[in-house]
Amino acid sequence: MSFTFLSFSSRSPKNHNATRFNGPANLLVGLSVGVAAIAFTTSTSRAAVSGNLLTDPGFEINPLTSYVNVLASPYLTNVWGDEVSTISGPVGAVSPSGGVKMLSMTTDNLVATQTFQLVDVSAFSGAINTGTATADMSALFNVDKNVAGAKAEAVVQFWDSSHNPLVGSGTGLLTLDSNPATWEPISATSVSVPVNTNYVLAQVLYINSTMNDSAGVNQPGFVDDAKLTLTTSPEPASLGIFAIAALGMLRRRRPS
Ligand SMILES: [Ca+2]
Repeated sequence: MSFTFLSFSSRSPKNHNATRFNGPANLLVGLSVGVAAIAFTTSTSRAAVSGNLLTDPGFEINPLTSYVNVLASPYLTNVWGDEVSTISGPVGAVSPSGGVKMLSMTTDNLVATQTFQLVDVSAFSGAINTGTATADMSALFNVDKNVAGAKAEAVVQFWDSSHNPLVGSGTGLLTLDSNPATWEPISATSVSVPVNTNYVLAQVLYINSTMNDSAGVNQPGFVDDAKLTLTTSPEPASLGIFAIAALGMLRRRRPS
């Protein structure tokens, strides 16, 4: 898929700005995370971390669908939508990190080869709409030894219930080593989840121009063990009720 650095999808079926990493957006994310941190401090240590919300995080089970089915109607959830990827066993000197399969991403001859999974997070809407929820997304990346300086990213974005992108996103990016024995994690951490988020869009990608081997031949990049979690705090109102109840108990316990 092509993107004018960091804002892509000329080929995308709808105007989903799959990634925007301009300065103000990053600043906004930073400010939001700061606010979330304060809220966390005042609401004690009752923040809850979800389990892994991704389906088939290790690319072992599901067949891949086209990215078109994820980014446009029918907006499939819980399935990886790819451009030019396959699920494979070992390739060259690279073996899957977990299980027996991994994602193998091949160039689409545009800017980046991308694979997406859309996750319905409406079950968390109460916590999300307090504005204090955060998301963490990560995956393991690896390339064969003849690819030097491969650039890969893990990206998390947010859509409302009508599948419209919301302002705010998170990205982790790394230039990988050329050791096929090492799987390197890339993470987008503590990303503020915008109010009205109904779907989280998790994405892994490789920058095609960085995937040439020493002979100038484009090589696949591999991904395994992806993870997406949400961290939520109790709603302030319910915390207040809890605090009042606790105070009442203390008073009752006081000797007369
Ligand atoms: Ca490696």
